[in-house]
Amino acid sequence: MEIQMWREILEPYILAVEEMKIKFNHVIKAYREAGMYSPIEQVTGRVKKISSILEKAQKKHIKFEEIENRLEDIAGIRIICQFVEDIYKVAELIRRRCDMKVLSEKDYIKNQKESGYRSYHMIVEYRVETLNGTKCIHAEIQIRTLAMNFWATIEHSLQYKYKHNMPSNLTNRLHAAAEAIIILDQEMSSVRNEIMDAQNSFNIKANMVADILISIQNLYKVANKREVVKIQDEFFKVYESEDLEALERFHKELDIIAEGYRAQSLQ
Ligand code: 0O2
Repeated sequence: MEIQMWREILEPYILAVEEMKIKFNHVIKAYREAGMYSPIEQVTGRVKKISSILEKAQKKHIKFEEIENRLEDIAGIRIICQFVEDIYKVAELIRRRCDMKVLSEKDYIKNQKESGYRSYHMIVEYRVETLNGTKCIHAEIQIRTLAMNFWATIEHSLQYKYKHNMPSNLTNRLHAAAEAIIILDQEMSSVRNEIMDAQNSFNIKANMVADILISIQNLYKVANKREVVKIQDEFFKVYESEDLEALERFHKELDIIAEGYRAQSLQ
């Protein structure tokens, strides 16, 4: 097969990987800009090397002309999450998108592979526009935690080194490490709720502070300056106390004061 021919075959896959990386990175950005926790931590992508495509086709007895239809991971996207719960959130997010159609899913988290491998796989159909027109390609999306990724990366390198002859002591150690990864992910999941709580109170506080500052700014236009300075000093005291309930009370009281001035101005 000529190199030029491969270039033509792989071009839509290269385009798909680039586009999908941009889209998932945009998801991260959108969550963070909205002040929310992003279930996606990182995104990477790759197009399978020609040598790996040929090797896998040979292993699976796939004829050359069937490669594009039957090899579903020529384009590969890897989504890394912090917590196991995020993986299922991301999978749902992908199911709801209308720019990619989910063809199949494999849950190697609930059904861990014999090797110890854990990850969530989705095969999607994705449309790209090329100079030769629209092309529908298949892409594999692997979703896993940082810990699962650490294990899979190490195991993949060892598999590559030893092919099918991995020494049994190494296999045993990898199994033990896979168990440790499960425990690590579980431990981290228990911290997740605390992170979410912290982020929620952070958002509530940030929105409330913004509201209060706007109210104080508006009061300067209608109220006695000395009185507003007093309110402002009171706000700084409450703010520094880091007491969310006190801040909520202050917010409500300020609303009543502002309402009073509004009613006065209408008389
Ligand atoms: P590479 O080099 O990462 O691209 P199937 O016929 O569906 O059973 P297939 O197509 O191999 O076989 O699907 P499967 O089992 O879902 O695996 C797809 C990819 O998942 C693999 O691609 C690996 O990337 C990853 N994977 C699966 N099992 C393991 C494992 O035991 N260890 C590690 N480290 N990764 C695994 P490739 O083409 O095998 O490899």
